[in-house]
Amino acid sequence: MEAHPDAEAAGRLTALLHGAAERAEAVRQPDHELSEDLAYAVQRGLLDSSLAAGDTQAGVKLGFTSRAKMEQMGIDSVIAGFLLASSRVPDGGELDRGRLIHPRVEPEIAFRIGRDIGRDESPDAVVAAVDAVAPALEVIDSRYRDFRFRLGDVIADNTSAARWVVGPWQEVPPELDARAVSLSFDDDEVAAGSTAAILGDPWEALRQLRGLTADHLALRAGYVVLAGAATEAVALPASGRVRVRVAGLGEASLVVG
Ligand code: OOG
Repeated sequence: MEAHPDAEAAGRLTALLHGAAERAEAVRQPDHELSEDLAYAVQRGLLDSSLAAGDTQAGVKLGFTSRAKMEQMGIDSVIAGFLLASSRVPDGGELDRGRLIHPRVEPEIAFRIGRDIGRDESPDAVVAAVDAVAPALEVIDSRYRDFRFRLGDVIADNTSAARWVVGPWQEVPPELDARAVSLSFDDDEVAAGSTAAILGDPWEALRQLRGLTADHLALRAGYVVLAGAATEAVALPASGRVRVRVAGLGEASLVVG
């Protein structure tokens, strides 16, 4: 039987994006806009190639949960991608910038999921399953030239996910919706905002994940969920320490090597 033309197109784009990330070389956007279903199928293909190479999925990340990001990139729907164990940088650890194309960094909030969550469970059940929260950094790196993409392109490219850092886990606080967030390079603040920038409240980002149905976005015990940026993304510096501070939650950092 011949492969469905969509499946063939998805396979080609998966291979193209996988190669771009491996070689740290940007590629052109696809000529035609992809449907969301096809885009999540391409993303799933990328995950499957990493799993086949021995990696493991460590969680899920959200994108475009903040107005600053929506405006920066001209997209206004919430999207999600997967986090790989191999792309985690330990808190305070070194990130090899040479393996990335045009990286940017975002200050975020991370949730830790305490149990497997079934597809039919409510957004409230997901919120109740969180057993810890932490400040986090996400380094994004579009595999497309000039960081330019449409909605389907960026979903296919695993929502530009590249590296991530989680600070010390904290007990779940009674509220998370109005905490000051600061991003600094060495000792200079380069972006400042509030957790309110994440859909009004980072818990809302977790709730909206229920609306995304790709199988690999289902939550499992121990998964980390990154709620999305609290500010615009800032180009990663050539060297030095990058730090996020979230009021009352502490900090997380990485060193660009
Ligand atoms: C897509 C990733 C967006 C966020 O937090 O909004 C994202 C991009 O801007 O390249 O992770």
